[in-house]
Amino acid sequence: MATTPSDRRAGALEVLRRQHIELPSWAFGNSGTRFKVFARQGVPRDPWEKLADAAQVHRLTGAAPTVALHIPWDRVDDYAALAAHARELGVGIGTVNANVFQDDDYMLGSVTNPDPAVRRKATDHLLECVDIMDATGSRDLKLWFSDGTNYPGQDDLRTRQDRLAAALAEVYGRLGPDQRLLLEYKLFEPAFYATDVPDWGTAYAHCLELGEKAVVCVDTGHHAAHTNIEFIVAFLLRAGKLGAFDFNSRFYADDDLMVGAADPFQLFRIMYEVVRGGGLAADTGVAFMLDQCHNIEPKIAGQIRSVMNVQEATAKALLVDADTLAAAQREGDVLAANAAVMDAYNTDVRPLLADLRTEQGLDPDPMAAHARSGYAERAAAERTGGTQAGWGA
Ligand code: LRH
Ligand code: MN
Ligand code: MN
Repeated sequence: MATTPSDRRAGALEVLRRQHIELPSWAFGNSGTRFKVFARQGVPRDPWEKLADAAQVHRLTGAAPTVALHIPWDRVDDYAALAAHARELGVGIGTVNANVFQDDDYMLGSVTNPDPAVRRKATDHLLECVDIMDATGSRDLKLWFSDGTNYPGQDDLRTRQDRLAAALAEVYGRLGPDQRLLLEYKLFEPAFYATDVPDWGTAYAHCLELGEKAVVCVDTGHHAAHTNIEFIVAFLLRAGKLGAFDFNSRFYADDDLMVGAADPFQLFRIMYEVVRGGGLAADTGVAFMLDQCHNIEPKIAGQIRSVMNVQEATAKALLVDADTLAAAQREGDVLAANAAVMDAYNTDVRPLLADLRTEQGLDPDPMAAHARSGYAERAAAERTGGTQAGWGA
């Protein structure tokens, strides 16, 4: 039987009620480009305060209950205590991101470095991140390698794949039964000739070789211009290998702008394929994370806006009339099929999301509620000497 608009609205609300978007701890620190890191008043001075800011985003949106760590940017003495602190604030610690890209030793690579001593150091850091996951109760280890070469002939491309595979296998072997390895790819930067994990195909092939606990992370800023990211999403979901998103948006390269800001239609198309592939089911294995830097906008408000943008794209994707679309596709009615998708995209879902928030006891306008809360002013008065997000650190 065909669904009515009110059926679809009710179905969308059911999914939106349990949607979970993970915040990056590094979004709350100062950030910028290689030209300038702008210092803002009131930014967190340590990981404990980053969690407090993330908790403010969750209090107002009800949709961001976990925070990803980046090690060593978020290094503390006692990770179990950090997790307890998060719980007291009403949030939890999510993915642990390893960082093997900010040490002089890694100039020629980390796990693919020609020097075995550097490879050992990098792999040991990845193993340490699994120890941290044990302490925080985290499920996911996210690996992104800046490894690559700048010049043809600089190193042997094939041997670097062997070194990468060996390190990944060692880390994979250290995972607990409920832990996963997310492998993130990126076309270029900082390596400008050949990156060792440049695309989803490379990540997918390594994950297949490793086993079922290894899955791919799609960072929406990590592709060549004009790449059809929703196709990648559809393919990986079908293969059971889509583990996570790092959401952000871009006009040029890896801009790390607010998700849904540069191209809301692309975000909708991605979320439609997520819906179509079951990636929002109650037992979904897909983690939805933000990976952004707020260089010129206030950070907490920037995170709130980003969460709302993901919710809006998701709501629109959930409103696609699947029966009408399937019938049009069966009949080869190109225009009707496209209209079914565009009708959903062109729906103003802000009232629906305002209703959802009211039903959840939240302010229907989280941005206004944050401005009224005085949180930013209090933080600016209380905190002095906040930290950089990490890139410039
Ligand atoms: C690399 C990346 C990766 C890092 C993060 C800070 O460009 O997307 O996810 O961990 O930025
Ligand atoms: Mn990323
Ligand atoms: Mn990136």
